[in-house]
Amino acid sequence: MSEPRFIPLDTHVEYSTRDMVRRAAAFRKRAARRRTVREYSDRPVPRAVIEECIRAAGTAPSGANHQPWHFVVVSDPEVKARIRVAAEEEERAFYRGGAPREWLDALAALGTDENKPFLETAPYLIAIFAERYMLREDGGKLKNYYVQESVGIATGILITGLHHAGLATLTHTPSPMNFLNEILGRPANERPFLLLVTGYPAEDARVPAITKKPLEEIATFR
Ligand code: IYR
Repeated sequence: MSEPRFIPLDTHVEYSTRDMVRRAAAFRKRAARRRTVREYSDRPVPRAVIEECIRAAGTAPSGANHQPWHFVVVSDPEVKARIRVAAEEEERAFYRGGAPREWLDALAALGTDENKPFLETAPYLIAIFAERYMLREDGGKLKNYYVQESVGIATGILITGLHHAGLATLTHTPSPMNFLNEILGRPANERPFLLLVTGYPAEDARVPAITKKPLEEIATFR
């Protein structure tokens, strides 16, 4: 057991009430411009942007501060091609009978299918892994806590950072995606969480005509 050590909170910034509301609204407007994009340009993206956004994701809160995430950044065309082949194989099974009718009906408005060309077109695929437990030096296991929540929050920050930097993203979840461990050489204590596709949208990119629920529907104040 280690003793807690404290330092002064010297990073907090406070704003006037007016500025707070303005900033919140400005952020909301910016966030609302994010769309999940499935059509990508092959234009290269500076690696520094990806690095900064992953650093930002790494600031996420996590259970016991164990930071149970790992990000594998894939730009190698051969690796992207292998991922596409494996993902499309799973997706074919999903769309051609594996998925319940109700699930396929729910996806109808998105126009998705088993073809995933973006896995090769987009300059970067970020495979996000959730560390189910940590491995001690002696080979023993050390438990992680709230892994799904922690990795979900980190992923949200990553998506927001990439959007803020001017890139589009797609949260892609071929299921199952254990093939990512094999292709990317990740250990058994890491579970693939999702595959984040990022890059510039294709010039003629289109998105589904769908909307977000209004505040009244998603929040209750009491
Ligand atoms: N993984 C499939 C199916 C899919 C599932 C959900 I839930 C979505 O919101 C979108 C797609 C695919 O990527 O096509």
